[in-house]
Amino acid sequence: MFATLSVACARALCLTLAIATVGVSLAYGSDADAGRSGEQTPGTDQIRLGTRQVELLVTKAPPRNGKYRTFTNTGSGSVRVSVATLNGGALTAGNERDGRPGYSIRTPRFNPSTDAPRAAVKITNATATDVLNPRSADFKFGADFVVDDPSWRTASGSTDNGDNLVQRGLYGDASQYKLQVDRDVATCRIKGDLGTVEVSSEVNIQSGRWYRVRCRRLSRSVTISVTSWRTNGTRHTDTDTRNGRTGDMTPNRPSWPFSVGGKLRAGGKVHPSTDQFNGRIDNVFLKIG
Ligand SMILES: [Ca+2]
Ligand SMILES: [Ca+2]
Repeated sequence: MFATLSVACARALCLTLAIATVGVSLAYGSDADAGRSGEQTPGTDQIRLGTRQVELLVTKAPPRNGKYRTFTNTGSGSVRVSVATLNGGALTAGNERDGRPGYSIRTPRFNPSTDAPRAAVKITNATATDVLNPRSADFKFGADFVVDDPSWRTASGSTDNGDNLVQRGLYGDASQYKLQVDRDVATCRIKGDLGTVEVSSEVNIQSGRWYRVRCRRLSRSVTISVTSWRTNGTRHTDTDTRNGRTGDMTPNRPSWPFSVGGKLRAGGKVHPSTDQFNGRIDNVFLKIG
């Protein structure tokens, strides 16, 4: 997988986010279209930004205290990766899918109380260039995950009624891209200056089982694909698409973090209404262009 990524990165401007201790990796067959031109083509509504990637392959154990403080980005994007916490929350090491060697990110267990421990990965731009902004270009993002049971509760007084996997921006913001696994349903939500498109997978997500999910935004559609593995090792992918334009994804502030495992505020702090993902996460990626 690393070899494949290296080839892809050599052909295109690839954003390698190597999170120093946890690597999140972007893998999939997505590499096939990694060789796009990096030229800018002014005058079209599809601005070519060149291919950029952020990928966190979680390959190493936490360095100390069993808690991750950062992860190694293996993509070509210049970003900073850290861990944002609230109420003593932590990201620890989980097992990889099917007991393979390697690690995943273990997020806090379900806890609906107001002072529950929360934690999420925070990825922000390392330079003045907003490498997390797809503008009007095609882009995709996703992760592998296992969700716990329970992971949400809608009863009054519960502060956890969902499981946000990866996102940038909040629901009411000018721009948002989000992948959530709320109540056994995986959903991609894309909001840009031309509109909002939300598409859910028909797959009934089961707790305790690994899935690979990705969202793909094209100029006139958004697609969600969910891959699961059969016991014999073969995999099956279900795809659902909804048509609609979403447009330019520029946020109101370039400082908006890309988060993994829950909602962050614009300034990078954990949002009190976190929608904490409860489970394990691996191979997180964002690929633009
Ligand atoms: Ca891993
Ligand atoms: Ca949750």
